[in-house]
Amino acid sequence: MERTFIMVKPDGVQRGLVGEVIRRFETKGFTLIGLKLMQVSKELAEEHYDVHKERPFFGGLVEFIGSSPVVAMVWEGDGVVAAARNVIGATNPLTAAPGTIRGDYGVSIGRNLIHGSDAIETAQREISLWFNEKELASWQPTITPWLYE
Ligand code: D4T
Repeated sequence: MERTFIMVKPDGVQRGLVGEVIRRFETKGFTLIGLKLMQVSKELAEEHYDVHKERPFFGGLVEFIGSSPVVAMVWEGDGVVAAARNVIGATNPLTAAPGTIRGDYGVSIGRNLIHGSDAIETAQREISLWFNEKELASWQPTITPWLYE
């Protein structure tokens, strides 16, 4: 089953949106298999955003991610990587569609509340960066036959 890495960023945690984020993924029909609140080290933030290390916003982004706790999650389900990106919305909350998390709750690209892996390979890299295998619960909700034919 496909898995994706989702992180509620410091602004999302500070604004009390952790429950709302979890609710949206749960009610959509995805399965939560990993969850932790954590203070992110500079090393982990730099590794996570390594692809952006030459971009002008990199330093500020790394500092922001470590400025206050985040909630890291792994969600599972058919097509969850792309679907989660749709639930999250466009990078800039001002242009993110209403009904998406960023579209409903954000106003600034540097405070866009939440991260979601952008591809299946990225998700695999990010899950192993943020979680040990022992921290992930492999389980199947009893409602599965009501979600998938
Ligand atoms: P993440 O990776 O956080 O899910 O965001 P996106 O996948 O939607 O967007 P991204 O990789 O292009 O940007 C990563 C991260 O950097 C912040 N950012 C981005 C920023 O502060 N200023 C900027 O100009 C851009 C492009 C927001 C998300």
